[in-house]
Amino acid sequence: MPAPRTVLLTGAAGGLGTLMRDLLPEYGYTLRLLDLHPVDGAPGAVVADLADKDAVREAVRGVDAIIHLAGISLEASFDKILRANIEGTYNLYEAAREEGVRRVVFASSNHAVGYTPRPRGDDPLIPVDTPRRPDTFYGLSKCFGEDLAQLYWDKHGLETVSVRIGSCFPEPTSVRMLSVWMSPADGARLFHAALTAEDVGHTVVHGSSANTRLWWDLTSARALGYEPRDDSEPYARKLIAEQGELDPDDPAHACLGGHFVTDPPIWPY
Ligand code: NAI
Ligand code: 15L
Repeated sequence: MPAPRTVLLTGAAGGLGTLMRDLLPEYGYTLRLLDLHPVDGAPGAVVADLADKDAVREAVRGVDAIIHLAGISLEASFDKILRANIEGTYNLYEAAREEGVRRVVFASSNHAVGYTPRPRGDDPLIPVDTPRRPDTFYGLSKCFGEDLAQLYWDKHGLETVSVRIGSCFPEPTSVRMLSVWMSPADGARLFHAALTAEDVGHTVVHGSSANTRLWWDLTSARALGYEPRDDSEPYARKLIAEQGELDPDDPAHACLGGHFVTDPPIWPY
Protein backbone atom coordinates (compact mmCIF):
# COMPACT_ATOMS: atom_id res chain seq x y z
CA MET A 1 0.00 0.00 0.00
CA PRO A 2 1.46 3.44 -0.86
CA ALA A 3 1.87 5.61 2.25
CA PRO A 4 -1.28 7.68 2.82
CA ARG A 5 -0.89 11.39 2.29
CA THR A 6 -4.40 12.86 2.45
CA VAL A 7 -6.10 12.02 5.72
CA LEU A 8 -9.58 12.86 6.98
CA LEU A 9 -9.40 13.82 10.67
CA THR A 10 -12.83 13.53 12.28
CA GLY A 11 -13.37 15.20 15.64
CA ALA A 12 -10.93 17.90 14.56
CA ALA A 13 -12.37 20.55 16.91
CA GLY A 14 -11.92 18.35 20.00
CA GLY A 15 -9.02 18.13 22.41
CA LEU A 16 -7.14 15.35 20.66
CA GLY A 17 -8.10 16.65 17.23
CA THR A 18 -6.64 20.05 18.07
CA LEU A 19 -3.37 18.47 19.24
CA MET A 20 -3.15 16.28 16.11
CA ARG A 21 -3.91 19.17 13.76
CA ASP A 22 -0.69 20.73 15.00
CA LEU A 23 1.45 17.59 15.06
CA LEU A 24 0.47 15.41 12.08
CA PRO A 25 1.37 17.83 9.25
CA GLU A 26 5.01 17.45 10.37
CA TYR A 27 4.77 13.87 9.08
CA GLY A 28 3.81 15.13 5.64
CA TYR A 29 0.05 14.60 5.83
CA THR A 30 -2.48 16.89 4.27
CA LEU A 31 -5.45 16.91 6.62
CA ARG A 32 -9.09 17.29 5.73
CA LEU A 33 -11.00 18.21 8.88
CA LEU A 34 -14.51 17.29 10.01
CA ASP A 35 -16.42 18.08 13.20
CA LEU A 36 -19.91 18.81 14.42
CA HIS A 37 -18.58 22.24 15.42
CA PRO A 38 -16.50 24.77 13.49
CA VAL A 39 -12.78 24.19 13.85
CA ASP A 40 -10.84 27.20 15.17
CA GLY A 41 -8.56 28.65 12.53
CA ALA A 42 -9.75 26.24 9.83
CA PRO A 43 -12.54 27.82 7.81
CA GLY A 44 -12.30 25.01 5.25
CA ALA A 45 -13.20 22.31 7.75
CA VAL A 46 -16.31 20.26 7.06
CA VAL A 47 -18.91 21.07 9.73
CA ALA A 48 -21.18 18.04 9.79
CA ASP A 49 -22.82 15.51 12.05
CA LEU A 50 -21.72 11.92 11.55
CA ALA A 51 -25.45 11.21 11.29
CA ASP A 52 -25.51 13.06 7.94
CA LYS A 53 -24.62 10.22 5.59
CA ASP A 54 -24.33 12.39 2.49
CA ALA A 55 -22.00 14.86 4.18
CA VAL A 56 -19.88 12.04 5.59
CA ARG A 57 -19.59 10.39 2.20
CA GLU A 58 -18.53 13.63 0.58
CA ALA A 59 -15.96 14.25 3.33
CA VAL A 60 -14.46 10.81 2.81
CA ARG A 61 -14.26 11.05 -0.99
CA GLY A 62 -10.70 11.08 -2.28
CA VAL A 63 -8.80 10.68 1.00
CA ASP A 64 -6.19 7.95 1.44
CA ALA A 65 -7.04 7.24 5.07
CA ILE A 66 -9.15 8.37 8.02
CA ILE A 67 -8.29 9.08 11.64
CA HIS A 68 -11.65 8.73 13.38
CA LEU A 69 -11.77 10.73 16.59
CA ALA A 70 -15.28 12.19 16.39
CA GLY A 71 -17.93 11.18 18.86
CA ILE A 72 -19.00 11.40 22.46
CA SER A 73 -15.84 11.01 24.53
CA LEU A 74 -17.39 10.51 27.98
CA GLU A 75 -20.39 8.64 29.39
CA ALA A 76 -23.88 9.59 28.12
CA SER A 77 -27.34 8.10 27.77
CA PHE A 78 -27.53 5.03 25.57
CA ASP A 79 -29.58 6.98 22.99
CA LYS A 80 -26.92 9.66 22.61
CA ILE A 81 -24.13 7.08 22.41
CA LEU A 82 -26.12 5.07 19.89
CA ARG A 83 -26.49 8.02 17.55
CA ALA A 84 -23.03 9.60 17.75
CA ASN A 85 -20.69 6.67 18.40
CA ILE A 86 -22.45 3.59 17.09
CA GLU A 87 -24.49 4.85 14.12
CA GLY A 88 -21.95 7.61 13.47
CA THR A 89 -19.06 5.16 13.25
CA TYR A 90 -21.13 2.86 11.06
CA ASN A 91 -21.91 5.77 8.70
CA LEU A 92 -18.22 6.59 8.46
CA TYR A 93 -17.20 2.99 7.68
CA GLU A 94 -19.95 2.64 5.12
CA ALA A 95 -18.81 5.86 3.42
CA ALA A 96 -15.19 4.65 3.53
CA ARG A 97 -16.18 1.34 1.95
CA GLU A 98 -18.22 3.03 -0.76
CA GLU A 99 -15.42 5.47 -1.57
CA GLY A 100 -12.66 2.86 -1.52
CA VAL A 101 -10.68 4.24 1.44
CA ARG A 102 -8.08 1.65 2.42
CA ARG A 103 -7.23 2.42 6.06
CA VAL A 104 -8.91 3.78 9.20
CA VAL A 105 -7.27 4.58 12.51
CA PHE A 106 -10.03 4.28 15.08
CA ALA A 107 -9.85 6.06 18.44
CA SER A 108 -10.91 3.27 20.76
CA SER A 109 -10.43 3.65 24.48
CA ASN A 110 -9.18 1.99 27.63
CA HIS A 111 -12.85 2.09 28.66
CA ALA A 112 -13.59 -0.78 26.25
CA VAL A 113 -11.78 -2.88 28.84
CA GLY A 114 -12.23 -0.53 31.79
CA TYR A 115 -13.35 -3.17 34.29
CA THR A 116 -10.06 -5.06 33.87
CA PRO A 117 -8.26 -5.05 37.24
CA ARG A 118 -5.19 -2.85 37.13
CA PRO A 119 -1.89 -4.66 37.64
CA ARG A 120 -0.42 -4.46 41.14
CA GLY A 121 3.07 -5.36 42.30
CA ASP A 122 4.58 -7.97 40.01
CA ASP A 123 1.35 -8.66 38.10
CA PRO A 124 1.88 -8.95 34.33
CA LEU A 125 0.94 -6.08 32.07
CA ILE A 126 -2.60 -6.22 30.63
CA PRO A 127 -2.37 -7.96 27.25
CA VAL A 128 -4.06 -6.52 24.18
CA ASP A 129 -6.27 -9.62 23.87
CA THR A 130 -7.67 -9.22 27.37
CA PRO A 131 -11.45 -9.88 27.35
CA ARG A 132 -13.70 -6.91 26.71
CA ARG A 133 -15.00 -5.41 29.93
CA PRO A 134 -16.58 -2.04 29.05
CA ASP A 135 -17.11 0.22 32.04
CA THR A 136 -19.81 2.46 30.49
CA PHE A 137 -22.11 2.73 27.46
CA TYR A 138 -19.27 4.88 26.12
CA GLY A 139 -16.81 1.98 26.53
CA LEU A 140 -19.38 -0.35 24.98
CA SER A 141 -19.50 1.87 21.89
CA LYS A 142 -15.74 1.48 21.55
CA CYS A 143 -16.19 -2.33 21.65
CA PHE A 144 -18.72 -1.88 18.83
CA GLY A 145 -16.27 0.24 16.85
CA GLU A 146 -13.54 -2.40 17.20
CA ASP A 147 -15.93 -5.15 16.08
CA LEU A 148 -17.17 -3.05 13.18
CA ALA A 149 -13.55 -2.59 12.14
CA GLN A 150 -13.01 -6.35 12.25
CA LEU A 151 -16.13 -6.93 10.13
CA TYR A 152 -15.09 -4.38 7.51
CA TRP A 153 -11.65 -5.99 7.29
CA ASP A 154 -12.96 -9.54 7.00
CA LYS A 155 -15.82 -8.70 4.65
CA HIS A 156 -14.54 -5.73 2.66
CA GLY A 157 -10.74 -5.62 3.05
CA LEU A 158 -10.86 -2.19 4.73
CA GLU A 159 -7.97 -2.05 7.20
CA THR A 160 -8.12 -0.53 10.68
CA VAL A 161 -5.80 0.03 13.57
CA SER A 162 -7.94 0.39 16.70
CA VAL A 163 -5.96 2.41 19.23
CA ARG A 164 -7.19 1.89 22.79
CA ILE A 165 -6.06 5.28 23.96
CA GLY A 166 -5.18 5.65 27.62
CA SER A 167 -5.18 9.40 28.39
CA CYS A 168 -3.87 11.73 25.72
CA PHE A 169 -3.54 15.21 27.14
CA PRO A 170 -0.62 17.67 27.24
CA GLU A 171 0.27 16.49 30.77
CA PRO A 172 -0.94 13.76 33.12
CA THR A 173 -3.26 15.27 35.75
CA SER A 174 -3.89 12.29 38.05
CA VAL A 175 -1.93 9.46 39.63
CA ARG A 176 -3.87 6.99 37.47
CA MET A 177 -2.81 8.87 34.35
CA LEU A 178 0.84 8.24 35.24
CA SER A 179 0.14 4.66 34.09
CA VAL A 180 -2.00 5.28 31.00
CA TRP A 181 -0.76 8.66 29.74
CA MET A 182 0.11 9.11 26.08
CA SER A 183 1.92 12.35 25.37
CA PRO A 184 0.58 14.21 22.33
CA ALA A 185 3.93 13.72 20.56
CA ASP A 186 3.76 9.96 21.17
CA GLY A 187 0.13 10.05 20.04
CA ALA A 188 1.22 11.52 16.71
CA ARG A 189 4.00 8.90 16.48
CA LEU A 190 1.48 6.13 17.08
CA PHE A 191 -1.08 7.50 14.61
CA HIS A 192 1.69 7.84 12.00
CA ALA A 193 2.77 4.23 12.60
CA ALA A 194 -0.86 3.11 12.38
CA LEU A 195 -1.29 4.93 9.06
CA THR A 196 1.89 3.59 7.46
CA ALA A 197 2.51 0.04 8.77
CA GLU A 198 1.99 -2.62 6.12
CA ASP A 199 -0.72 -5.28 6.24
CA VAL A 200 -2.41 -4.40 9.51
CA GLY A 201 -5.73 -6.10 8.72
CA HIS A 202 -7.53 -5.18 11.90
CA THR A 203 -4.98 -4.64 14.66
CA VAL A 204 -5.78 -3.53 18.21
CA VAL A 205 -3.07 -1.64 20.07
CA HIS A 206 -2.72 0.11 23.38
CA GLY A 207 -2.01 3.82 23.17
CA SER A 208 0.40 5.06 25.84
CA SER A 209 3.83 6.53 26.24
CA ALA A 210 6.67 4.40 27.63
CA ASN A 211 5.56 5.13 31.19
CA THR A 212 7.58 3.75 34.08
CA ARG A 213 4.26 2.84 35.76
CA LEU A 214 2.69 1.38 32.61
CA TRP A 215 -0.29 -0.97 33.16
CA TRP A 216 -0.65 -2.47 29.70
CA ASP A 217 1.43 -4.12 27.04
CA LEU A 218 2.62 -2.04 24.08
CA THR A 219 3.93 -4.97 22.00
CA SER A 220 1.31 -4.75 19.23
CA ALA A 221 1.80 -0.98 18.98
CA ARG A 222 5.58 -1.40 18.74
CA ALA A 223 5.08 -4.03 16.05
CA LEU A 224 3.58 -1.28 13.87
CA GLY A 225 6.85 0.64 14.20
CA TYR A 226 5.73 2.83 17.12
CA GLU A 227 8.62 3.92 19.30
CA PRO A 228 7.34 5.96 22.24
CA ARG A 229 9.80 8.54 23.52
CA ASP A 230 7.99 9.99 26.52
CA ASP A 231 7.41 8.82 30.10
CA SER A 232 5.03 10.32 32.67
CA GLU A 233 7.52 9.75 35.50
CA PRO A 234 8.75 13.38 35.73
CA TYR A 235 5.19 14.29 36.80
CA ALA A 236 4.95 11.56 39.45
CA ARG A 237 6.39 13.25 42.51
CA LYS A 238 4.12 16.30 42.25
CA LEU A 239 0.94 14.32 41.49
CA ILE A 240 1.53 11.81 44.28
CA ALA A 241 2.28 14.63 46.75
CA GLU A 242 -1.01 16.28 45.82
CA GLN A 243 -3.25 13.21 45.48
CA GLY A 244 -1.51 10.36 47.33
CA GLU A 245 -0.79 6.90 45.93
CA LEU A 246 -3.70 4.92 44.46
CA ASP A 247 -5.71 3.42 47.33
CA PRO A 248 -5.89 -0.38 46.92
CA ASP A 249 -9.23 -0.43 48.79
CA ASP A 250 -10.91 2.27 46.70
CA PRO A 251 -13.07 0.80 43.88
CA ALA A 252 -12.33 3.92 41.81
CA HIS A 253 -8.67 2.89 41.84
CA ALA A 254 -9.14 -0.85 41.31
CA CYS A 255 -9.56 -1.04 37.54
CA LEU A 256 -7.94 0.18 34.36
CA GLY A 257 -10.90 2.51 33.75
CA GLY A 258 -10.42 4.27 37.11
CA HIS A 259 -13.36 6.42 38.17
CA PHE A 260 -15.31 5.60 34.98
CA VAL A 261 -16.13 2.35 36.83
CA THR A 262 -17.65 4.11 39.84
CA ASP A 263 -18.57 7.64 38.82
CA PRO A 264 -18.02 8.31 35.12
CA PRO A 265 -17.81 11.87 33.87
CA ILE A 266 -20.94 12.71 31.89
CA TRP A 267 -20.97 14.25 28.41
CA PRO A 268 -22.32 17.77 29.04
CA TYR A 269 -24.29 18.33 25.81
P1 NAI B 1 -13.45 15.56 22.55
O1 NAI B 1 -14.77 15.38 23.20
O2 NAI B 1 -12.61 16.72 22.96
O3 NAI B 1 -13.64 15.64 20.96
C1 NAI B 1 -14.61 14.89 20.28
C2 NAI B 1 -15.04 15.71 19.07
O4 NAI B 1 -16.01 14.95 18.35
C3 NAI B 1 -15.69 17.05 19.45
O5 NAI B 1 -15.04 18.12 18.80
C4 NAI B 1 -17.12 16.90 19.00
O6 NAI B 1 -17.70 18.10 18.50
C5 NAI B 1 -17.00 15.86 17.90
N1 NAI B 1 -18.26 15.13 17.73
C6 NAI B 1 -19.05 14.60 18.69
N2 NAI B 1 -20.15 14.05 18.15
C7 NAI B 1 -20.04 14.23 16.81
C8 NAI B 1 -20.87 13.90 15.71
N3 NAI B 1 -22.04 13.27 15.90
N4 NAI B 1 -20.48 14.26 14.48
C9 NAI B 1 -19.31 14.92 14.28
N5 NAI B 1 -18.47 15.26 15.29
C10 NAI B 1 -18.84 14.93 16.54
O7 NAI B 1 -12.65 14.19 22.76
P2 NAI B 1 -11.10 13.92 22.62
O8 NAI B 1 -10.51 13.87 23.97
O9 NAI B 1 -10.53 14.83 21.61
O10 NAI B 1 -11.10 12.43 22.07
C11 NAI B 1 -11.11 12.16 20.69
C12 NAI B 1 -11.47 10.70 20.47
O11 NAI B 1 -10.51 9.88 21.13
C13 NAI B 1 -12.83 10.31 21.01
O12 NAI B 1 -13.41 9.35 20.15
C14 NAI B 1 -12.52 9.66 22.34
O13 NAI B 1 -13.49 8.71 22.69
C15 NAI B 1 -11.17 9.02 22.04
N6 NAI B 1 -10.35 8.89 23.23
C16 NAI B 1 -9.74 9.97 23.76
C17 NAI B 1 -8.94 9.85 24.86
C18 NAI B 1 -8.17 11.00 25.41
O14 NAI B 1 -7.41 10.80 26.33
N7 NAI B 1 -8.33 12.21 24.89
C19 NAI B 1 -8.79 8.56 25.54
C20 NAI B 1 -9.47 7.47 24.90
C21 NAI B 1 -10.22 7.64 23.77
C1 15L C 1 -11.35 8.44 27.55
O1 15L C 1 -11.76 7.54 26.82
C2 15L C 1 -11.88 9.82 27.48
O2 15L C 1 -12.34 10.15 26.18
C3 15L C 1 -10.88 10.85 27.94
O3 15L C 1 -11.56 12.09 28.12
C4 15L C 1 -10.22 10.42 29.24
O4 15L C 1 -11.17 10.40 30.26
C5 15L C 1 -9.59 9.06 29.08
O5 15L C 1 -10.49 8.12 28.53
C6 15L C 1 -9.08 8.47 30.40
O6 15L C 1 -9.39 7.33 30.71
O7 15L C 1 -8.33 9.17 31.09
